[in-house]
Amino acid sequence: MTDGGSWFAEAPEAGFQQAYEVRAELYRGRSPLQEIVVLDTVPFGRALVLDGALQTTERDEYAYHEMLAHVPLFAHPDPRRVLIVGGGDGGLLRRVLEHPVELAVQVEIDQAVVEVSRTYLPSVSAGAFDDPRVRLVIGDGVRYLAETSERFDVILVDSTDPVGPAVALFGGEFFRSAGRALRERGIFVIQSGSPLLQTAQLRSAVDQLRTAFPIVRPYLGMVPAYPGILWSFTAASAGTDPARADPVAIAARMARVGMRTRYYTPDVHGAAFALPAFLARLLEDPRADGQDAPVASVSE
Ligand code: AG3
Repeated sequence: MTDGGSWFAEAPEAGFQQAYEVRAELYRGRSPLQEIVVLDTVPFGRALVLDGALQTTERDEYAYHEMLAHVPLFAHPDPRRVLIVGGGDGGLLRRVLEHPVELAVQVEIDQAVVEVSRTYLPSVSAGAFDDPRVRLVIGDGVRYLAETSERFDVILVDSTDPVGPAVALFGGEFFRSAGRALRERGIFVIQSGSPLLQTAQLRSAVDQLRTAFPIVRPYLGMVPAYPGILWSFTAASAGTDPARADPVAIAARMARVGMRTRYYTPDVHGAAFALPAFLARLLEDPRADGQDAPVASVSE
């Protein structure tokens, strides 16, 4: 710890905190929907914080965004039309556009998040919003999916924690609308929170996804700036098993488009679906009580 340094940590209700030394606060404002803050932190560079929860940082954003985009996009044989719900910082959009897609529709509820991110965290979207394949819609993703007649090969949900307005993005009704908006062989993925600290939410999201999709596959990645570092995503589909992607074929597709990643690899793809025993039990067995988890979850 340095003398006189100022520190950022998320709300203590969780009973678990990670703290980051802050060099400076670069922006603080309130949109009609939420409080938006940009901090310059020592370990992660610039960080976007919405209503007190850290969303993304310059240094580690690639781990989260690559895992949310590349796993479903490489699991799909030929993704052309992609929908992103949320993701206002543009880091996910940028990874989607690294694939030879024809169209990426992004529905973000808060225009201010897009603007603040483009101004203060330009390296995260790296120009993605200017790509002619992008259609940015400022609006409610739940409503968009309930009403749209468009169909997509991959639908990605890059949301905040399942509290407040984001709760609807983790419910069965939303998941069923997403299922309807997928083309044949389509894949749906959500960020599903900390598998250690938000187990009740993860369990409920997986249960709700199972009401809407026959195949539901949670997978893991490492996102150092998020509470607990280990993070979960859950992929779902009507027929394509997202875990069963051939590493040789993925490597060939990556080479064809000259993709250079920093986290995702063809081997990481398969490995991410391997769950530790306590977690697999928790998600498969309705009687599991989570007592064998390595940390007491704060979400129940
Ligand atoms: N979306 C997931 C953020 C969840 C982090 N939760 C927390 N810090 N309590 C991030 C958006 C990145 N595009």
